[in-house]
Amino acid sequence: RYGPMTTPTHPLALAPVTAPPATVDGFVKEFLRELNTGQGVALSRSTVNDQYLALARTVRHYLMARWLETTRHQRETKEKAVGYLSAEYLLGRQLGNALLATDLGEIAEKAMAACGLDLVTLRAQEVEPGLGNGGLGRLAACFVDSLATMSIPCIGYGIRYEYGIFKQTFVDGRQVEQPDTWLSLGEPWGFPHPEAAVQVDFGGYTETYRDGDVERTRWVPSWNVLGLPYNYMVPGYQNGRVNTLRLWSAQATKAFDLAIFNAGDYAEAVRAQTFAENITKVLYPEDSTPQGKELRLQQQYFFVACSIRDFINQVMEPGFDLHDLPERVTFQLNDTHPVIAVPELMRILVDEHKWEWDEAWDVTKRCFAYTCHTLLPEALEVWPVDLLGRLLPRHLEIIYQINDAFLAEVRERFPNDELRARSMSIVTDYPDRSVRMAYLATVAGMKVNGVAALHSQLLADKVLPAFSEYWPEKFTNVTNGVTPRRFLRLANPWLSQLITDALGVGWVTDLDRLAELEPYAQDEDFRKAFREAKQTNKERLYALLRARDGIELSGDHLLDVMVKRLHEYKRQTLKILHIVSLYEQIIHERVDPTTITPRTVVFGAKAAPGYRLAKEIIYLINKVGETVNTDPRVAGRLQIAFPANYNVTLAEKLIPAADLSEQISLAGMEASGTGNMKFALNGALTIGTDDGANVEIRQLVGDDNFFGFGMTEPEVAALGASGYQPGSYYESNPQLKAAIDLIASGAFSGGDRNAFEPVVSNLLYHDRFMALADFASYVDAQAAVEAAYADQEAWSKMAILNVARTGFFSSDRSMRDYLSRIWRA
Ligand code: GL4
Repeated sequence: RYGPMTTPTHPLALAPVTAPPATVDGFVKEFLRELNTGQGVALSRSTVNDQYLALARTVRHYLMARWLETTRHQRETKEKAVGYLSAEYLLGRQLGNALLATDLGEIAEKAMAACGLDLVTLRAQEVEPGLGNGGLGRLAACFVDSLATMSIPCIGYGIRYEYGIFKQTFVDGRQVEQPDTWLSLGEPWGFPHPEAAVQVDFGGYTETYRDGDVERTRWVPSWNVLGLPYNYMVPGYQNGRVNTLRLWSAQATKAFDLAIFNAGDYAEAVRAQTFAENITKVLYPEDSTPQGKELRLQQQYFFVACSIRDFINQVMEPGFDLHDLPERVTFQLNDTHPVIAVPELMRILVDEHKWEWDEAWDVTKRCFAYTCHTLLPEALEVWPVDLLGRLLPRHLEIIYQINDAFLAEVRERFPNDELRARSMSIVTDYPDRSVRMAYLATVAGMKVNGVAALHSQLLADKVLPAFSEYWPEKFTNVTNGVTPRRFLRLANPWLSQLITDALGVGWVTDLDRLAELEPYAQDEDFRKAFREAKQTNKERLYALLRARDGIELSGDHLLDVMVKRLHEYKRQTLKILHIVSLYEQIIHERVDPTTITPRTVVFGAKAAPGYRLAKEIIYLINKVGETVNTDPRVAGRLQIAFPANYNVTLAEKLIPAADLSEQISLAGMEASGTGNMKFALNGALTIGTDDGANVEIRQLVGDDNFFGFGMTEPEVAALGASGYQPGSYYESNPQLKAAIDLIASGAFSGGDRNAFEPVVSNLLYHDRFMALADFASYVDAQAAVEAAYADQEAWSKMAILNVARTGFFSSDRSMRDYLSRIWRA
């Protein structure tokens, strides 16, 4: 495929690849070479973008020897690898992380200064690859970081979307989406390998044929595209290891039709090309609420077909026996998006390699494991049989056959229980004939895991009860984690320095060692230094928001932060009701304003472009912010900031500055959350419900260091069963009524009483996520926050204990759990 192997004779070509010298001079030399011969400009004539690109390529050089060595080592040892299959990777900026991994931060800073440049400015030039929606995509990025840092072989497979998650802007308080043109200024991190392109087929029909005395099936597809791999480095933290992330880009097999072009129809001549390239054009912007669109199924099949083909043909050595595949890889299915990989592997083994069905199934089911990331019924992907049959007719047949064999097994084990068999069928007839991808993943996967203790329990008990009864040993939990490299060491250098001064640097790869900070909570000097670090982070944030968004924040306030996707279940409305209530009490002089803890509330949230109510909630937040921020009656007491386009880059500045972390989803709705972990690790206290990983955070930090409120999941279930009536909470709680009435009065909309009608009537008459039921409890918890914040020494103790007790939430620990419970199980 790559042509004949070369036989080098020159001694330099025989020597192993080495990194440039890790000195300021070595770095400058490398940088100038990149700028001059790579970028093609003289320093004196270069733009910031030239300089950034040259710098990124310079740092790449330092990683290259490690990358080649990792690949060589992997080929040699044939160690079992993880094939992480994920439609999303929300990577964040790469340069800072690469500098940290190579420990070149200081050298790079000095080298840039020697060239008259500022490293911080160059780093700010990088556009983050936003190839994910939110928590699920960011989790994948944390996991590949941890695997590299722990020297565990892993290839991350995914999609190189030309446009990532949209850029959010606000126009008159309303969200307006702009395309995310992350590639437009050049992208120095991806290594395209067009020579290793893979063909992916679609459409057509299947037919049977005789092969000796066996009857076989073959797929006769009607169209195809090429998948071009782009390799990205995934550097481990200062350990000499660089794993690979391979993202696929779609291209037409035939660029254009010259005959049609010559006949004058340009659009028609390039139609095939445009069509093919559409597959990886843009990330679907729905988080937790997928739309069953044909293009999305194309994306899913496209990337898993490329990835499985790549793993078998390129990663494995020639002549490798596919029977050994389960000993060489576990394909971890990041939610249901890549589940079509299951029938794809079956198709390869049965149709292409002509294996017996049972033999193929035995290998396939030992190759996959499935992670579920949700509890919302609308987030469980279901594909109409019509659509599957049109796009992937052979895969549909294979799914039917998997289902038939599985149901036969169920019927044998539970004779005369047809209801049970139907409830477990991968193919359902209601409301339309379709394939339940979570069921397929559960049947095929050797393990099924949820992402926090509560979630895994609810997954087994409520989402897949028949399956957990059938295969109790298949079900397990791995609580999510976050990488301490990016979200503590890089994002919070001041706190990191404090920790390192106390413990040495080992904590960066051994986060349990944060427990040793516990005694420092009692140390007055440490507490003072901790508060200073927080203050520095706040000032850094305020400076950024001023420059980035023109937002002016001031004052020594409690910084209260709610950042996450905009979704009803996450209950940004509950937060806004609390703010409006505070405001209402001050302007109507129900409280003495001097007794209120000054508070700055920061929101960050994107709404899926088609999610009407979520966009109305954004509008409400912006309008309340406008009014509150310009009302002299609350000046110095309450301010609201909603910077647009919350992303990983902004998170890295916001989280370290926060005092209070808002994790207020309705219990039983947030699978885990990962922002909650990042805040706690950075010394913010959580106000939160008993939901997702909040439960574990609260257990670990202790009730005294956590502001818990709201119904528990069983209470939510009971209230739902008894017939929830939000109006009764409105009628019986004067504080809640006053807040809602103020919104409905036009006070935030220049007198327009209809401006927020969709939000208000939804709360009063529907309120699917029971914000009104938890309002009173939330307000009480916020009062407890204010009381606690008044005693700064006590608050600092609590905050330090949060840091000391949340080392568990390192994604390194998640990886250890995946290893012992799933990949090596
Ligand atoms: C999510 C969950 O909503 C979130 O709670 C979880 O932390 C994350 C990673 O496991 O996965 N599921 C979907 S869908 N989007 C998410 O962010």
